[in-house]
Amino acid sequence: MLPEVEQYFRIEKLPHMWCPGCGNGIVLHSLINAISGLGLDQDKTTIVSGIGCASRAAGYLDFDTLHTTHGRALAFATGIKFSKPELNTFVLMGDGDCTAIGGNHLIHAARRNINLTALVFNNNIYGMTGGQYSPMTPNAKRATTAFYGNIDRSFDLMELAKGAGATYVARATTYHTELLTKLIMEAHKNKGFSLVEVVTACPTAYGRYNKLGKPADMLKAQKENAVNIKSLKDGIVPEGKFLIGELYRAEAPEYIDQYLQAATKLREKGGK
Ligand SMILES: Cc1ncc(C[n+]2csc(CCOP(=O)(O)OP(=O)(O)O)c2C)c(N)n1
Repeated sequence: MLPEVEQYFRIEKLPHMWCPGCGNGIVLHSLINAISGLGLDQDKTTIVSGIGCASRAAGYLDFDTLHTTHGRALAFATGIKFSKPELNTFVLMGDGDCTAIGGNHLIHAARRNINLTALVFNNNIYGMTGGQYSPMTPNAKRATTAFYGNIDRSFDLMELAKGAGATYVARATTYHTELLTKLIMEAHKNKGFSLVEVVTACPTAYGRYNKLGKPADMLKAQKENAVNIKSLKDGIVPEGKFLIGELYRAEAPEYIDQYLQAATKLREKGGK
């Protein structure tokens, strides 16, 4: 491991538990590059995660980390921001963790525009528990709980976050690692709720059931199906493709700032 990367890892926790071909390590490397690129103090940076394969990432990283309960990472992170707003807080979640059991926390974190950088590892499936479909499993794709094809429609997480009030929304893939690092850096610079979705491969619990080939084939599909928003013509996303890049940015008051202002006002009025 390169020394500039090693300083951010709990080496004693390695090797990691992810399957061969899993994209989670790639996401982690881009996150570390972003944290290092931003020059963030390791002792003032905290990583919060939920439960799932993606959420295991927090355990491997040498920061103050909080590996919480399924779907509740954003609730714990909200608590951290209330008590220590100065901490740089990154929240790592799987697509199931964030959009199914954690969906309610997601929309309210976005609505409040709380200053958090959320990273969603979208492998389109519940990886850790053996491949049940998630709200981000595409329609008609197979899962252990949708053996003849998923009849649900899947969320567009970018539109969901935007609609709920997030002020920075972006997507990359594990093929586009430089872009991913750049987007995480921009997301962190945004003072408000930022969400970066990373399309990542789960060859074991998703690729296998859907005959998507080897891990390298799944990576190649990310390269071929992703369309950078900057190269989009007429605003139309071609059938079967998806957008990557910075998809939305807005200005809105940040939640903790508002809370502190309200608390100051109350104190001035003689409240306790
Ligand atoms: C309250 C609760 N319900 C269910 C589970 C079982 N469980 C653990 S991980 C997981 C799904 C994780 O999927 P995802 O968030 O997509 O992450 P991945 O493993 O794919 O990275 C589930 C349902 C749990 N741990 N806690």
